[in-house]
Amino acid sequence: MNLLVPVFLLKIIFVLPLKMLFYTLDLLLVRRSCNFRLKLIGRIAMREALNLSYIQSFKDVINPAFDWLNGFFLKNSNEEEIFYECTDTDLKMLPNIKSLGEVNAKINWFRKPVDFNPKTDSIILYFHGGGFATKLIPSTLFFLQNLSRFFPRTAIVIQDYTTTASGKDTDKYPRQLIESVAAYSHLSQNVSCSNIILMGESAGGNLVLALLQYLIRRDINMPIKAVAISPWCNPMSYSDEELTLYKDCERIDSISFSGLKRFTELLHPTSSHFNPLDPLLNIEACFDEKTWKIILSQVDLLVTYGTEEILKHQIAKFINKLENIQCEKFNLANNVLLDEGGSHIEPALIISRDLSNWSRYKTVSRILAMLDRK
Ligand SMILES: *[C@@H]1O[C@H](CO)[C@@H](O)[C@H](O)[C@H]1NC(C)=O
Ligand SMILES: *[C@@H]1O[C@H](CO)[C@@H](O)[C@H](O)[C@H]1NC(C)=O
Ligand SMILES: *[C@@H]1O[C@H](CO)[C@@H](O)[C@H](O)[C@H]1NC(C)=O
Ligand SMILES: CC(=O)N[C@H]1CO[C@H](CO)[C@@H](O)[C@@H]1O
Repeated sequence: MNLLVPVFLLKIIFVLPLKMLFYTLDLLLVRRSCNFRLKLIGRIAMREALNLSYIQSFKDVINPAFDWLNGFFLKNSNEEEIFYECTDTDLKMLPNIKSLGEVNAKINWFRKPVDFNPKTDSIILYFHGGGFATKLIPSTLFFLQNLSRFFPRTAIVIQDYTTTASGKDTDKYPRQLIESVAAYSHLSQNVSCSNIILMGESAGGNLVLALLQYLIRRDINMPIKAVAISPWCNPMSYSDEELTLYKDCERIDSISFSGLKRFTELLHPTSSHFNPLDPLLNIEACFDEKTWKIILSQVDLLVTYGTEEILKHQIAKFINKLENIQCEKFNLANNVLLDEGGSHIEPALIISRDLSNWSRYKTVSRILAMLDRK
């Protein structure tokens, strides 16, 4: 048996509570300037658990645990496997791959109205976060479940992409993007869905933004809307500016730069074809203005992020570049939500027993309103 498994578990049981206590006291007693709220403890737990993990922990412990928990919620949903043969165009479009051959993509039909009509009903294709390395964080299912109460006629499909956790080169980036292309093409072309809405958080937000660019370049039917929740815009590059300016945010956010670094190591293939300066991967740092101009004219986009998240710098810069395109369909009032006091992926973490209370949270209400608008 792999020794790192019991070591990681012991760290979670014994070290994590101490770290949580330490960082909580630090916020309360040392950094009194920060507006302390109970939910900060949840963020500390998430961030420090990630910081205590080993690269192998994703494969051996975290993902099996998430799969097990998600199994309870997903037991009534239909899993579908899609076989997708990479075309020459794919290989040309994605210089990061030389050959992946056939790609199996897995999707989960989380919600599907009995008389679902792909021509008229909307369908959300959801991409989860977790740095490309973890499976769907179980609390995201609450978010999607509550969302579906408001839109009972909307189908919800969750993409269960291969994570980078195995450490195998073929499981690294851009496999996750190609599987997303496969899932999207399947829904758009084979299921004939006309009203597709892309949605994703963190690394999933990166996939949403990458897929939009990919579809434009390949001239495939576009989705009608896209929602990127705290998108991880630049997985391969951080500016010194953000590393110094946002160091303080690390104390109150649910992720840390050192946690992200672990994810970056995992997604980076050793292949010499890999180009970290791909605008499909480093969406802000390698911003492709021409493509985004077309996307904005065709797709209703919403980007949400929080004032207390370490990624706010790169997300704000991305939004700024979108704004500079000056497309009448994109403006700060309609297409961006900066959540005051919000953490990384805040909307997916809100726990509330009462549906109407849940729907009043600013980020949630903006997402609901955006799904509702024509
Ligand atoms: C995470 O762990 C690293 C060492 O592995 C440490 O340098 C860093 O300060 C930790 N980050 C936080 C936010 O505690
Ligand atoms: C769509 O269906 C065709 C014909 O059944 C199949 O060859 C193709 O692989 C499918 N495409 C996707 C993306 O599922
Ligand atoms: C939701 O309920 C909690 C607890 O009753 C309350 O503190 C919070 O302000 C409510 N949130 C909203 C957005 O109404
Ligand atoms: C009505 C409904 O589905 N409510 C769920 C919303 O999400 C919370 C967790 O945030 C669940 O506890 C509720 O069951």
